[in-house]
Amino acid sequence: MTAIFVLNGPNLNMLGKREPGIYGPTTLADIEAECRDVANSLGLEVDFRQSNHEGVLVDWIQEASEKAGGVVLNAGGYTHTSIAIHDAIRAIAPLPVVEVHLSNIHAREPFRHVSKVAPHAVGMIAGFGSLGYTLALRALAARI
Ligand code: DHK
Repeated sequence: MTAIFVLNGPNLNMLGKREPGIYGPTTLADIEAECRDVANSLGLEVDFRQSNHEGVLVDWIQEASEKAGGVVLNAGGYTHTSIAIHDAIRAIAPLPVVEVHLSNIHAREPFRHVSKVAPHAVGMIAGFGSLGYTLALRALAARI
């Protein structure tokens, strides 16, 4: 069965408590459960992870190139700053990466309008809360 790595960056472990007006009441465990349900219906396997550390995310992106058919990536705040994550996504090409954000980053502060992930992602889904993760899984399933 094809595995999809669903990788979450810093502060996403705080979902449910963190700024619920922006990120909603859903916890990361809820999102993981939704992803597992949808992946199951698509015949995909999900490897769902979260780290607050940039280098760990880079290691997991590299690992995906050995073990996964695609990546769903919410790099949290590193989205806007990390050349290392940008380079890791380039390095695993052509493995498809779908960028996800719970919030609409383009309707927020200007520093969130820039994504270092986007130039090498196959697409971005932002602003639909946890639904974005399962939409990303469907997009990958259609592509793989
Ligand atoms: C999550 C974060 O942690 C922020 O740093 C991003 C993103 C937006 C989200 O909407 O999922 O700017």
